[in-house]
Amino acid sequence: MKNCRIINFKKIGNSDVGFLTALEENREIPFNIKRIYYIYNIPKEIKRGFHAHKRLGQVLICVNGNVKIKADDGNEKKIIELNNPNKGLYIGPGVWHEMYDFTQNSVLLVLASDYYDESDYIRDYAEFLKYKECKLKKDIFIHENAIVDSKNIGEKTRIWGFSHVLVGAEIGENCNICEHVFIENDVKLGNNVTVKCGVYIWDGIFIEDDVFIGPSVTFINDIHPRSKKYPNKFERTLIKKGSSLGANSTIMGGIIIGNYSTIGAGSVVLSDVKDYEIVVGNPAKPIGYSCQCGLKLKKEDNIYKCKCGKSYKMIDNHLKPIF
Ligand code: T46
Repeated sequence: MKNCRIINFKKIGNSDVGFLTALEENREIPFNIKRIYYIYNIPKEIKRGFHAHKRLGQVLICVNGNVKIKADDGNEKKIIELNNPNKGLYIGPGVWHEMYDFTQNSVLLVLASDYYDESDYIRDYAEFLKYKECKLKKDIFIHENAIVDSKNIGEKTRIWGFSHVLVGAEIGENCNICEHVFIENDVKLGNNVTVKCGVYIWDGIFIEDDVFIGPSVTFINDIHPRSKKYPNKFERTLIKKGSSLGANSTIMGGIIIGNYSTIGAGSVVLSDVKDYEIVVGNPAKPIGYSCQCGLKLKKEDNIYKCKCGKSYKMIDNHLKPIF
């Protein structure tokens, strides 16, 4: 079952001198440990749990005695018996779990990836099934180490670890949000957008379909920044369909990056970029035009041609496709 598995820990020692098991975060335990709690003195007939977590990861270890855990991911159910302190059960987000048959003197130790937060619990089974169905139907992948507060995530979108999407953000279908990406509230991403690692998308940044945002691209949304002073409104920046922002480029707030334009790696873009234009440098200057396929266009007579077969013509100082 995805997000629910046994972890066998190393036992140091022998039956003559006894045993020791050591657990370290991000080694035996697959996350940073922020909280430890333990459950004990449980009467035999008592069942506990009956909930799933939205984001929390936990490892359960029965350090004394026995306990049974029923795990259910909305699709598959399984029963696991914890009866040995060198065995842990990892339960990640989206797994309904129930604990029962606690033996006398059993102690269930739990290592958790986050502080206690009641809003992370789903305590109603019907609500849990609805939550899972919604995720499955949309075929969304959210890595167990991502924090996704927004409910507006399109089908087939993938959000990788250590990324955080705030509640107001809207993300379209089939996007790929790589590791270490932060997406603020007043942000909209279209369909098929790629956001590479280390990008922060602040309030006021709007990104249309098929845009590629390279690693460490920097967006600006406040053009007169001062600590603790906030503008009435953040700059609105529009990144239009099919454009590509090269690695480490910086995009000034309040500008428009045209359809299918290409921003060279490391460029500092201070003003609007026209459709299909290629700009490079600091401050970024035009050096030619790119095709919808991404290749640089060659000018022959008055026609801009691409190796891929597409052609374009300049009409009123704007490049237009003629295919
Ligand atoms: C889980 C299973 C394995 C806190 O105040 N702080 C905490 O860190 C925890 C874990 C609980 N609480 C409070 C919340 C409730 O008022 O303690 C009370 C009992 O919690 P709950 O009914 O959720 O206990 P269990 O044994 O059903 O579930 C616990 C954990 O809450 C849960 O996250 O996965 O153990």
